Amino acid sequence: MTDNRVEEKVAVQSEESRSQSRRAFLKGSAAVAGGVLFTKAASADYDPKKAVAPYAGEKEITEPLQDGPWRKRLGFGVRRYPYGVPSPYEKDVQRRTLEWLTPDSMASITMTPIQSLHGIITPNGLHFERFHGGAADIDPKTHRLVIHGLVERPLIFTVDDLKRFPSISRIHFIECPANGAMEWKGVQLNSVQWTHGMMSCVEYTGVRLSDLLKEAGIKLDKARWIIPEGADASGMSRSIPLEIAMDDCFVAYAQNGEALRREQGYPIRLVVPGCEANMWVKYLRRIKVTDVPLQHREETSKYTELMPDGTAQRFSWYMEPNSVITYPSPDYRMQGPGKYYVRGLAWSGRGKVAHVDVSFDGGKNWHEAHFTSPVLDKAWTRFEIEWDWDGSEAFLMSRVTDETGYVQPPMPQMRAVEGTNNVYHRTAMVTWRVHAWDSKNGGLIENVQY
Ligand SMILES: Nc1nc2c(c(=O)[nH]1)N[C@H]1C(S)=C(S)[C@@H](COP(=O)(O)O)O[C@H]1N2
Ligand SMILES: [Mo]
Repeated sequence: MTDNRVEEKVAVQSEESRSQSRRAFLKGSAAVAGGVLFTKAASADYDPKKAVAPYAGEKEITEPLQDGPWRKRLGFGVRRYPYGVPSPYEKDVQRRTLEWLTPDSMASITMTPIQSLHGIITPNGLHFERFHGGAADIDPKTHRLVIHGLVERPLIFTVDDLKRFPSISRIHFIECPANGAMEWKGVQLNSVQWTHGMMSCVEYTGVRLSDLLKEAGIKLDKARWIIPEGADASGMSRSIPLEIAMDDCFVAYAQNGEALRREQGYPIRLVVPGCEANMWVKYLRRIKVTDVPLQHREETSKYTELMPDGTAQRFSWYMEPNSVITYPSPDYRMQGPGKYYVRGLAWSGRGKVAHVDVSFDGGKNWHEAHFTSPVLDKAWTRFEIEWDWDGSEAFLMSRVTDETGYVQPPMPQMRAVEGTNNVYHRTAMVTWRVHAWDSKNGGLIENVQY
């Protein structure tokens, strides 16, 4: 069937289903006398104090809705965007960097605008970025992945070779362990993009690392570690224990249904579910199998946690359970007292999220939120809870418990144990202060510590 014939068939089908649903609609409306019943029922339950939209009244709406220019002329056609782009009205939804954080023109960190995301999937163009040596622009035809070291048969793969292996697709969050780092000593920034935007959650497709290691004949009696290495200017390398490598790691070539973006390591990157993003080597070109860790700079002077007594913790692979309220957040202003649905994200590097509690009074009382997304392993989970805001000052907090029973701690508790020298793994709760509606800053939302 040609493309045109397919289109015709779709058109005929939709014409049929339109007249079907029209008949169904007419039958239904006869029974309730033109829909008047619906208006009455709604008005009986209606509480204007909890309104989110003005009530049109008992009488039918006769005023025509205003016609914009888009009603009076043809819209744009299919040839305009061979690769689609968001509505221009969404132009402020961008990943951003902080001038003082990356002052050079080659910004090395951008953060995801999680205040503007819905559900659990980050669009590819809003995925956060972290480069230790700029983004590489690699030709996939010349790219190779080498597996060597403690293996029977060292192998060289092209990207096309990798696609001949069985594939898997998994949704996982990816979080830089420096996410939230700027809040260790105290509150700094009034946006959830700055406090939590060094993470994203996407669907990856690729080939299981265990399949590739077995193909190379990994010597399981001696092998204890793998050392992945990137092809970019940073020479990114990390030591990964074999148990993690053989468990659920994979080499991804796709993200959200299309090829990886260059920013995310095109043509291939390592996916290490639940573990800190620094280990997810982009532009992957080599995996060496060894019996000892590498002691690379990225696991000694960097990506280790300096404790109050001057010693450093290292190899803190897994990201702890964490959660944050994304709406309302300091990026918004309250619209007035009334009903809101408070929403946020919860995730755990150790598995599934078990439950999320939300407090409106700075942690005195807690209420269990429900999930509005699938609850997946090592993935963002979207929570939501109803809130009748009476207009008085409020302190919003969320607290996750994961399936291992770990409960997210308050910030003072985390600081008491870990001090303030540390940069990484700041995963304690945060607090959003909602200013009273009738105060000077009425409806303002502010990042505070409580
Ligand atoms: N080759 C390579 N891999 C890399 C990096 C890098 O600079 N080069 N940065 C690491 C760090 S610190 C993080 S947080 C993640 C960021 O992944 P993203 O840019 O896809 O968000 O990639 C990791 N893998
Ligand atoms: Mo990172």
